[in-house]
Amino acid sequence: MSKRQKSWDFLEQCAEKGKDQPLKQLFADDKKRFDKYSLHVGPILFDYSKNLITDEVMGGLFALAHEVGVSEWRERMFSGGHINMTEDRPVLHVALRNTPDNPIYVNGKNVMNLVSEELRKMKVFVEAVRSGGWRGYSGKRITHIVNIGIGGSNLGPQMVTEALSKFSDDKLQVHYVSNVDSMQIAQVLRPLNPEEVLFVVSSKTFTTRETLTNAKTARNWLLASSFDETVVPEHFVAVTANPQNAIDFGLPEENIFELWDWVGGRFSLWSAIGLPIALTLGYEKFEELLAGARAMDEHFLTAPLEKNMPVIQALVGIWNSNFMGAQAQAILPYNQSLHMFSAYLQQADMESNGKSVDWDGNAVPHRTGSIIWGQLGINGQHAFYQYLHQGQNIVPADFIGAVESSTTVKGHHEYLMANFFAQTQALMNGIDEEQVREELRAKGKTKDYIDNLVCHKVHQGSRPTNSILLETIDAFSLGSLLALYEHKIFVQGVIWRVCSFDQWGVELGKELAGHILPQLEKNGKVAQQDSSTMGLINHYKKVRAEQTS
Ligand code: G6Q
Repeated sequence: MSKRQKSWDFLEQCAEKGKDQPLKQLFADDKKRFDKYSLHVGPILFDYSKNLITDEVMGGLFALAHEVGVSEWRERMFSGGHINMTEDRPVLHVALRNTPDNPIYVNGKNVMNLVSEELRKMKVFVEAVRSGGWRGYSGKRITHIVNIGIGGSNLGPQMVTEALSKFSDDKLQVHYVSNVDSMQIAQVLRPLNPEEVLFVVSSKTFTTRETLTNAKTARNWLLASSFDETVVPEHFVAVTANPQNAIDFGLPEENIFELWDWVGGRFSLWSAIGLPIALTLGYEKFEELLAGARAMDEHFLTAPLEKNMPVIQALVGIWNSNFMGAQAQAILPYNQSLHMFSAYLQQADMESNGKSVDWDGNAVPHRTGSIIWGQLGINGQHAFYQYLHQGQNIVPADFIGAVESSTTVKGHHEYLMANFFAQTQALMNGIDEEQVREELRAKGKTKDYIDNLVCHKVHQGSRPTNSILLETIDAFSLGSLLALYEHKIFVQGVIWRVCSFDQWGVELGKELAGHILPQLEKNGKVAQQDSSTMGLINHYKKVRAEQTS
């Protein structure tokens, strides 16, 4: 923060004053706490009442949002302002789900024309593949899609196809290859028949080594069956902002779906990067996903900050992290469909806000992005929840679930959701010494036994959670949920003044791997590295030579 906001000081005072206030006391003092600190937008109910917030705190947080100009930044994003400062680009994933009659201009050009044109091309292609009009080289129908891509060109589409798999009509099976470890592609391809496989090579830059290596292996696998290079276009399409490299790979222009430099990789599932979603679920489902995101975009753009779900989620996160001292944020879905959601969010959030300097290049004097982690909540209960309840660090958690069960199987969903509600309650209330003693006395335990055990059974409580309850997990709701988190990330970046839309931290390792690769490939010891890296490389080369001799 170049200039410290008045509200920041005020919030620090609030934190000092309220830090020992038990959360359960706040509930006891105000019976309307849930009504006050929850809101409903479209299919999403967002309950943030189980955070250590008061009216005073929320007032301070809204004042902060106004002071830093969240509304102006929001406007700037939606109108194509170059808010990706270090790369001097607009940030327009919102254009990908915007309606064509609502123009957005980049350098004087209405990008909605480009978006509509690409969506039309996607629709035609998806329908051709799904209907069997598009065939493999031997005339067989395409039955399997293999998406080759990594990072933003993998996590979003894979998470969504997993989340919505119950809507698939099984015309096409989708597989994802992201790892350059040959184990993954070998396992994916082993049971498949090349005549029936369509590869989607997704890479915004079309320079990513992992993806290009996998694409080349896939191409060789096809050619080992077809013995004919001319059939490659029947089995490969590409999604990229660098069409020339896809052409050099051997694809005709009509097999190339475009995205643009104003779409960040981790925000790109709404573009043709989402092709595997549309291929497996049908184009209409993809449209529903876009519509859900659009509904959240409209809410985010038009609702006052005080009634704005992504803004509130961002502010509560800022409160927990910057004023209450939390370093991490757990993402805990209570729905099997969302089993990849925390992995997806880890990239979306940490790659965006895991930064240490501000827009002016100064060190940020307070904490920025949180460590995002998690997994399915019900599994986590039997694994790491111990830490959430009694560990030394307080980890705020987002609980995410749906009212409707994903199947008609009886006897599961109520139990699942009972755990969701019970866990947020336990984290809030905890259990104090007197309650523990009472419980053990009621079980007939001796005084000595109770005295020894009591301190181990006490739970402090006051551990903050958000509860996000969807009506159901469908394409529309999922679109809204993803857009909610995207905008939360954006708002936090504005408050922290970090460049949320670049990822220089990803580039350095890529560059060094490029230097080390030739050293692994050539014979003899290496000498120009630091002693650790040199020791590792030389050990690797020695053992590898023994293994392959
Ligand atoms: C996302 C990042 C990064 C990117 C991958 C793949 O925002 O930029 O995760 O998506 O490195 O890049 P390509 O799509 O260019 O292959």
